[in-house]
Amino acid sequence: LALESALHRALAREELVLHYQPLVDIRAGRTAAAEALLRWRHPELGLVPPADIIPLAEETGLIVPIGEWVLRTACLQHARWREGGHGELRMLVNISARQFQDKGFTAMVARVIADTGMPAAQLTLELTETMLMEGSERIIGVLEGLRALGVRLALDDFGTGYSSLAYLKRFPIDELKIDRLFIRDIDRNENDAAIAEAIIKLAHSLGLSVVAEGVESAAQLAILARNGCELAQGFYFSQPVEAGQFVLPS
Ligand code: G
Ligand code: G
Ligand code: MN
Ligand code: NA
Repeated sequence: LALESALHRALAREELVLHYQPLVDIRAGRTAAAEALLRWRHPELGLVPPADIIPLAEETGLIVPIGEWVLRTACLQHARWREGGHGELRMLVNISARQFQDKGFTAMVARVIADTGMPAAQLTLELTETMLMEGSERIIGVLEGLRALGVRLALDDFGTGYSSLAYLKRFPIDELKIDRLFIRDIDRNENDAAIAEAIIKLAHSLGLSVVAEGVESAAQLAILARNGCELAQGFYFSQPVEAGQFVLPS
């Protein structure tokens, strides 16, 4: 409960911060996008990771105002990048289940885009399989409403949820992010390499672009390049960093 009220105050006290991790266009060898990742600078606990924030924020409903703050802050950061001549960068923002279920979600996204002048095509919302699992017409309607705003939709952590291939076909999504669990051993385990290759092929056959998460080595990157994976993200390139440390493409 103490943490809950502290989190409530964190928003007002400007203790929440976003870090940004680059997504690199493998073929061009160039940063093409950034994923915004939430951190909480707690006055006593230090930098609190999202694993300790998001579940609490979801339970209490605080995720709704926090999620709006995340989206707005990421879009304002993108405005600075545009001013600096880096409007070509895309911004990826994680969306939680509770946020997605909120009736006002699409309207909120539309409002933030309008307020910040964010080019909708440069904004990608990251959703997870479990959020879509219900598979209802209502969910498809929400996805289509978001797409009508011009934003792109990505399926995050692919492979860790139900991974029903039927979802991929039914949902109007643009991009697949392969979870880092499936990338970790691709350079030393033939089965893992085969699975990654199959996911990439499947995604492409459905017209989706692919991001490999958790890329930590040149060997992993080489395999992904060979399989035509478009984007890579991971410690091999950069940890998530403050906006000021983010290396813009030259
Ligand atoms: O940055 P880190 O690896 O600790 O993030 C762990 C997870 O927390 C991410 O995979 C992501 O799903 C989630 N996360 C990070 N930032 C946000 C955010 O702003 N909103 C939501 N809903 N989830 C986030
Ligand atoms: O669930 P989501 O994919 O949004 O989470 C991204 C998280 O993954 C970030 O919090 C980041 O800290 C973590 N991450 C990013 N790159 C790597 C990596 O190369 N290796 C590992 N182990 N974690 C990573
Ligand atoms: Mn993510
Ligand atoms: Na992920």
